[in-house]
Amino acid sequence: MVKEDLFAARAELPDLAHVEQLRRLLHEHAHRYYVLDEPSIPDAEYDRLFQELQAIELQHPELLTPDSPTQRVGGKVLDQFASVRHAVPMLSIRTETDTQASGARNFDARVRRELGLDESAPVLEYVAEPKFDGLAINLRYRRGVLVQAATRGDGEVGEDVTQNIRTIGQIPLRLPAAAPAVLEVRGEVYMRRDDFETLNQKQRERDQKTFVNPRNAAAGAVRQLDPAIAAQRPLSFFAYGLGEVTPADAGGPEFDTHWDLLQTLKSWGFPVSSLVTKAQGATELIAYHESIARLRDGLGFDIDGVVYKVNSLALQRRLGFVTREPRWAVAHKFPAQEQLTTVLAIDVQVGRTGKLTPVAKLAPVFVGGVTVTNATLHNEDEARRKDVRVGDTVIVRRAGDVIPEVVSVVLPAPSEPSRRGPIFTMPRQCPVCGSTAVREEGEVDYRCSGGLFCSAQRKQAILHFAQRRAVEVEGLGEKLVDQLVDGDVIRVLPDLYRLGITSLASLDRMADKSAQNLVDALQKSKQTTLPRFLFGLGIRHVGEATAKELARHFGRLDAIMDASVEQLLQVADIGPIVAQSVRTFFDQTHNREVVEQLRACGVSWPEGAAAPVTPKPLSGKTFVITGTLPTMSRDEAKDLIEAAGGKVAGSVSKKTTFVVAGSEAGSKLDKARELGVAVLDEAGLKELLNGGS
Ligand code: 9MJ
Repeated sequence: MVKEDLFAARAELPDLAHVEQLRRLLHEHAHRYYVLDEPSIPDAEYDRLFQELQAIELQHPELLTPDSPTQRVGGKVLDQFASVRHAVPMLSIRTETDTQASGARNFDARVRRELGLDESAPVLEYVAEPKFDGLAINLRYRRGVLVQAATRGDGEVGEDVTQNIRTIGQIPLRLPAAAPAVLEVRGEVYMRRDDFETLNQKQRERDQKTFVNPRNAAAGAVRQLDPAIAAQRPLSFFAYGLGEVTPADAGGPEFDTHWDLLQTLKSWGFPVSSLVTKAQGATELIAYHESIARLRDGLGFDIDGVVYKVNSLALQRRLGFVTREPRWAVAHKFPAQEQLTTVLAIDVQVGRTGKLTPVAKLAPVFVGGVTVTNATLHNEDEARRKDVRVGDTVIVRRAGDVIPEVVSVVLPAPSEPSRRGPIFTMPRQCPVCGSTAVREEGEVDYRCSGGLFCSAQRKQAILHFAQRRAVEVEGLGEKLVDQLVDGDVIRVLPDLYRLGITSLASLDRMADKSAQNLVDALQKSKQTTLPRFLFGLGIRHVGEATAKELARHFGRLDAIMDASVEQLLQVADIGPIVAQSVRTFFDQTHNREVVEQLRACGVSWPEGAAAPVTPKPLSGKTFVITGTLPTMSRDEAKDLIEAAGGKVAGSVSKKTTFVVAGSEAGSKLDKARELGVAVLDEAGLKELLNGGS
């Protein structure tokens, strides 16, 4: 059908029905691609239809319409934005700053009180939505065509940003015939985290200013006067409400509930988050707040809380407004993940492998649920790129369990006196042992060359060996190790097992009982397993998974110590860098001595035979997990894949075997489709894990 029509379009006078059909097809496929994430034609086919329409419009400009898919890009560079008075004011919602469950309970109690409901009245129904951290936008459609997009501004008057908003593929330019004659849809324009990272990467490559966070990047793109630049800034959209609505005839859609309204918006082509749900009473609001908080760090975009709305529109009308805030909605925040604080000093810490890390010492600040006093600056290049100096006010970020980091410096106004310290430079000597710090060609890190001569490295090596995931010496913490190493009680790892109660009890703040406990813990740690022991040795690049793989493959420690690089390369998932690192480690006489002395002290583990090579169902397969899976967390999926021998990577490439996609999957899924990588849902993954193929 399409083929014949395309032919007709090349005739002298374009067939209007054909032009219209091209536009309809392009709208439909853009919706499938950008909103549903389910393209049904290859990108090349879409491009072909698009170019065909473009060619016709170029020859016959009189046929151009503002809702043509070709008009997403191509507006003029503006001097300033025109003002737009909102037909219906854009409200802000009251923020509940109490981030505990009581925040939800208080809202429900308030609404019930306002409605005069006593305790015997049934629970109220709400709609619970994520609170997207972007920019509120009003989209105005007249007779189904997008005619204007405006920012919220002060709620009464905003700015006309139509040209820029048109470039957002997820926003429909035209609506089905069922839509009212005048329809205003409200929602949040935001930038996905992966799009934000890619954009900042590009900015860095072009030596241009990077953005502090996705929200700022989105705001900058929406308020960009040159729409061609805006078009290069990848934005997304979620709809969550209405502004002015005038039905085409008396019949237009009448909504009874906020939920129905959202479902209708979805059916008209607007993206509505799949995380939006109905909730009965305060109990379910609290459960929603908690469940979204858990999902927060794994989502593809930033949210800063959730929003609760009374579902019944009749009740919403009864509740009305106080000043400009509706009584029927509230934003229930999560603890902030970013805060401002001051840099008191920049220290350099020495890691187990000698890596020198600049760390900003901060005035204590409560962020991401804990008090933070240190934030990593990663390495010298990063510290200089961000130009963090003593005395600076900085934004610190702590998301989930990730170590806190300095996002950026907030520079004082030029008129304010500046008390900034000097530019950071990495010391050329190890700050702990004074050995030369070396930065190898092509590496970003400086390393202390002191090895185990360096007490900082020795301390870290002991803590690494004693940690729970290695041989586990309960009660051997940082303070104790500091004392043992600084007091020269321990010089090498095996000295740990030579500690007696008397030498321990003589340490600061060490009671006889604690000394006995530690001796017992040391005794207990001697019975270990080969993977734990190997991991505990702290061989560079040998993490827990690699240690397990080595133990499984060789069975005995001596076989590993004597294995050649070629033999090591036979082990599943071990590449040349890891193989060389294992070989180099056991080539050092002092490392072999440490192993022998530990064995002589009684550290032991059951040894086995080399495992016959039995390939696991997913070995050799690489997975990328994206979006929210219906029943398992991404970490659970990752554990299951790895247990079955598969690998999990962070980004999609030609080497990816499968992309496992859940809801809200975004650009990784696009990339998979672009590269022709197979896509699975959770059910498909489970099937594979159960031995299907
Ligand atoms: C955000 N920011 O995600 C509203 N919002 O509803 C959601 N904002 C809102 N709803 C009425 N999910 C006014 C603002």
